Amino acid sequence: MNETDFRCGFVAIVGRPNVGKSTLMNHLIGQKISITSKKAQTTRHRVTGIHTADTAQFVFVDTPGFQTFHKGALNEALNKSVKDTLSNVDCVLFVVEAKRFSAADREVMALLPKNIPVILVVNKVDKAKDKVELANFIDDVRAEFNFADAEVVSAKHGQRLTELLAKVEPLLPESVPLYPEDMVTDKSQRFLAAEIVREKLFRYLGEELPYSMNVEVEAFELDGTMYRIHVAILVDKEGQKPIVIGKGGEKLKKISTEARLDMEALFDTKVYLEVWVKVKSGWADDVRFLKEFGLD
Ligand code: GDP
Ligand code: K
Ligand code: MG
Repeated sequence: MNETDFRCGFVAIVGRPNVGKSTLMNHLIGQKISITSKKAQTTRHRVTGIHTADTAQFVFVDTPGFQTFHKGALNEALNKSVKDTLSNVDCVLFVVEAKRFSAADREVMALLPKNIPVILVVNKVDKAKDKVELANFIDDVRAEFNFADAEVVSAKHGQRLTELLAKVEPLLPESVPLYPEDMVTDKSQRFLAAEIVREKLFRYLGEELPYSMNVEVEAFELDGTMYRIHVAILVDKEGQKPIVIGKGGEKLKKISTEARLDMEALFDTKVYLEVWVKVKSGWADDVRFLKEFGLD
């Protein structure tokens, strides 16, 4: 094959929470995340997923801010970082849910770049039975923004993803692959484990989320073919623990069960996950500090 026949470029996946961005990404890169120590030459982006096909390599990038995006959370700094990332990719996938278009979608739409091709991805079509209604929905959304193209998919069922990639490919520049063919992410599994817990916290705590909370992977061990992962959720004050734990431990249980299932799918192996909530160490010192200065 001639070198110039190959294309490689950066693709951002954006959309309001719950439209299916993570599901889409996982299906696009395949379920199994294999980590390699080889580093690519480029540091232009934070890469979350890579898919290498016969004639193209698709490099999916993070849009910092979108993981933590929930209604009202997009402040100016976040807006700027999202816009900076989006202005540096070759193509943007704007994901919406079939027949659902709300103010939150329009908030994301407002951040879309004018000079970079944006493909409208209508996800969850498995839930949209009426094809005429679906076609009308797509026409309505397309009337609001200048999309380069549109595709309907079901990320969950892996439907029409090949068709979607076929529309992305011509938008990527001619280039040799920037990453090794078998590489699907440049993030460590440890980092991904923390990201998954963080995402669940945002999903289930929303506005209640304690300010300046941290997630720390305290242990990440291979035990036979199983992973043993210990994650600590660090809060500032004892009084914030119940927010995360919930009545009868309900919230924490939901967060850790869902996080474990995501990890098992992502790492393609059984995961034993322990999640607990801790008050940040050093806090006692801070309190002492405040007391000493009469500030408490
Ligand atoms: P994100 O917040 O945009 O990353 O959304 P997720 O990928 O976490 O998906 C949110 C929810 O939508 C999950 O419960 C998914 O299983 C579900 N979902 C994603 N794609 C599809 C789809 O194609 N069809 C259906 N029915 N559900 C989907
Ligand atoms: K989410
Ligand atoms: Mg997600």
